[in-house]
Amino acid sequence: MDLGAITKYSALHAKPNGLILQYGTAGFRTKAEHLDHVMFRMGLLAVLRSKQTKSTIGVMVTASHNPEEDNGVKLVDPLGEMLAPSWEEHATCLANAEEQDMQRVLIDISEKEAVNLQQDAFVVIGRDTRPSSEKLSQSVIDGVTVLGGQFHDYGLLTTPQLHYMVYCRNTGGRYGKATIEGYYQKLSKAFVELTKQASCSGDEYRSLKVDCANGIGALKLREMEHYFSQGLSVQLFNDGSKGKLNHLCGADFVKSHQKPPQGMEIKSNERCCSFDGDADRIVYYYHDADGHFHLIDGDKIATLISSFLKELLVEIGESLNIGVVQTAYANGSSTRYLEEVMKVPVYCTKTGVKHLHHKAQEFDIGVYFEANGHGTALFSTAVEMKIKQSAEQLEDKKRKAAKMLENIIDLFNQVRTDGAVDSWLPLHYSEDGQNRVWAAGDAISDMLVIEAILALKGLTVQQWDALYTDLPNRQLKVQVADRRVISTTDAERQAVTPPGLQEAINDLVKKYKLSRAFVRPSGTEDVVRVYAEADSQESADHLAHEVSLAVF
Ligand code: NG1
Ligand code: ZN
Repeated sequence: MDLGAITKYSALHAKPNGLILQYGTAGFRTKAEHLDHVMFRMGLLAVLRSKQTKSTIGVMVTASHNPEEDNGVKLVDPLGEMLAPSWEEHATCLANAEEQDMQRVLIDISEKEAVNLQQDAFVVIGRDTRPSSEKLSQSVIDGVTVLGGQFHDYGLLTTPQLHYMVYCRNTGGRYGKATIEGYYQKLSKAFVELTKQASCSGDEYRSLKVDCANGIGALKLREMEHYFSQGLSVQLFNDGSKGKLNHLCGADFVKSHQKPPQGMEIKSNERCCSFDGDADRIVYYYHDADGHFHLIDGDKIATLISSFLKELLVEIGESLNIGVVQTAYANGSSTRYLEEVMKVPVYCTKTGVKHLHHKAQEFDIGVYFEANGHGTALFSTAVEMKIKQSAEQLEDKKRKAAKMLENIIDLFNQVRTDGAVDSWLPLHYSEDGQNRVWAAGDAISDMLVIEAILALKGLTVQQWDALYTDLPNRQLKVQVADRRVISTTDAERQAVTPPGLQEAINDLVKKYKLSRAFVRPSGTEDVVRVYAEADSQESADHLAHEVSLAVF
């Protein structure tokens, strides 16, 4: 380690005095102007992590659905997954170190993690379309090079695309080519194969309006659309040519305001969807003939996907276990429908895909979605082997179902192991011995899966929506002096502190029918989030308001 050079370059990316940031659920996130030093330091950290794991590490510069003025950074581990928890702590420590302590902190991390500093390092970098992202990703590169790491800058990418690149590079190309064409080809091939089998291929099933949040999703869908245009034609809105990123559009806006994005003309019963700013979330919606807006959120996406997968398994004659993982934000109606009508076990975890992902790995097939539209389905190695055998051996109908399942696994960006997992995962890298996969929610791949299922089942958007009726709900943000005074348990559904808060919420909830409410500190913004649902929109609004007053 050339400590002199680090000190010299670090001074060019100086930390503002008194600024303390935390590596949260989605890495570091704040106003872009406060992030230069964090980017440089994450470049340094990525090199150490790469040396330790002897693998390629990813760095993504984005603040997802947050306003254009914000930015953020997160590291992507060797199998495309979120950074290991001990390294999240190192990230926080390094980002907050004062200039004179930088050398010591770097040496500390290297010693604690037994990093061989002679080892080569390789880092790949991606960024979203924010005006600040280009310069900030250059600061990441400065950090990488000053520690002697090599890098490849992919430039503009969606977050899931960067995860894909990391995964492909670390699996020696067996999974797919680590290029943008490789990504497009892999997904489109599976989609076109799947939709070939759809009997309903009228125009109604083949066109979709997509609100791209004025972000990276627009660029990438435009590049990709000709690869899958045989099966689907997309019409893009909020493509960044006029509006501001995530402003009055995008998945987060549509979900939290429960209304359509600006900049999109919607005719009745037309199927529409919105991506978020880095294209890892998706929600669907439509206007009915009376002009009423209907949102189809992550819960209903999980329901569609899990019911389709369950039907395929029945067809194939395999009794594999399938489970759905949600968070406290899942609409009560969705949980009831999954458990009581579909007879699928449902589990609730803390907010943040890493928690859902972890739980979903316990099933042969684990489907997880946050209500905001971030999620995917995971398939165990056993499932993949069985399906592969079935696709080769079974007759007609069963074989057709097995083939569909194979293509769906591909479309979800899920690793295909061919049964020989251990022989080709990065040999030196074994964080917890689990066969982790990089798929963690991708708006483009989720969109293609949903479109394929609707076409294969011959479902209209209204029929999909009619699976169950959402309970009216409201989400609010509350600014408090210190959000950490609120702590929670039971997958964030119960407040433990401050004393008396949960009792107050219980009393308020009792006043309404079919009601439920909870509060939790956000992991990405300096706010407390309040959620309430009840039998009418008015009651849900009142309850949310009353609970937010109880938070003060
Ligand atoms: P916080 O800010 O902790 O609520 C938000 C989302 C999460 C997840 C993360 C990461 C809600 C209520 N919360 O977390 O689901 O997506 O951002 O982006 O939607
Ligand atoms: Zn996102």
